[in-house]
Amino acid sequence: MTLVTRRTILLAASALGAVGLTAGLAFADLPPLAKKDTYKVGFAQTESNNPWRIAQTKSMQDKAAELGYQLVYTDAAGSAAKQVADVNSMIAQGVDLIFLAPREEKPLIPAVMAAKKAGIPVILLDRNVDQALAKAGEDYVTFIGSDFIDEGKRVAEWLAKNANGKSKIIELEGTTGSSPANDRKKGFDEAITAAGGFTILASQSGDFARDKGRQVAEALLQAHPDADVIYAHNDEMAMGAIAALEAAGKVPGKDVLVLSIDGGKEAVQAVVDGKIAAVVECNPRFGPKAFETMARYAAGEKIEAWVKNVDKFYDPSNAAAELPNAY
Ligand code: GYE
Repeated sequence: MTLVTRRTILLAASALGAVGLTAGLAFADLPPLAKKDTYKVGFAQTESNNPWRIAQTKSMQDKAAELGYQLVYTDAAGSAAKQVADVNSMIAQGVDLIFLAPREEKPLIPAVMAAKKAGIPVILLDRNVDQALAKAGEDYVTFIGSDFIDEGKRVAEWLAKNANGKSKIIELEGTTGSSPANDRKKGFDEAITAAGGFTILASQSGDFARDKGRQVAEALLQAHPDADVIYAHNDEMAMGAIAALEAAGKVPGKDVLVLSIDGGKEAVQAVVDGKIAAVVECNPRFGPKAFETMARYAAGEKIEAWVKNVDKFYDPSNAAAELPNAY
């Protein structure tokens, strides 16, 4: 029989303390990932109703196929509740790791926690979760994605320089409760207020969707016929807003400046055509970086809390030259 003395317990406790200090307690909390020749990996997508999502899915599928990994792919069809169920089903199927694009910041927290509890590491792709409720390096490995606050800020700074007297803004927000919608609004609103001389007449969600963006733009243009700027949180809503402007007999790019984020081919072409004034890129080709980060994690590397994507910027000065590179 082993005699556990008070001294043994104290020694064990201080050894644990030392591990906590050197490796960082947070890192010690995460489920590990074994080094293997092949993996079964989950990718929980939010929806597939736009070119950005389709390009992202393709990039993930292509890279998984190239590596010879099995990809368990789900599409939540625009429902956070379905996305939680999708993640639970991946857990039940015993995937090695889950790539999750959390549709909204709060409702996906239970999915992150369930995977952690089941010992499956999660890497967040393109959208983040509420930082007060879950943390990188503790509850999930890392967030791979853009700086959405900076994207909004870059749009505002461009506008402040190139407005040519236009100043009355309609803002089309992305999906309510999603990190890109929250942060693209914060970055833009703060920077445009700091610039001075601009008014945000109305700001409403178009759910990152083209037709919803068109409908919301139509209603807001009727309520605010003097609007001369539309800032859309993504290309799809910007294209919807252009349709609404044209239906109302207004000329986009002349009567009303349209600004956007994403930088898909259609939007960059619209910059060339003068219908969109400027667009910040948000590149959806996540495959290479996602699987490279997974490999680094399996190799035992401590992953930074945020693997940041760098975004380009398109305006009339470079849109034509950049068009072939846009997704
Ligand atoms: O801008 C939008 C998409 O989460 C960064 O989601 C992504 C955004 C992207 O539906 O078009």
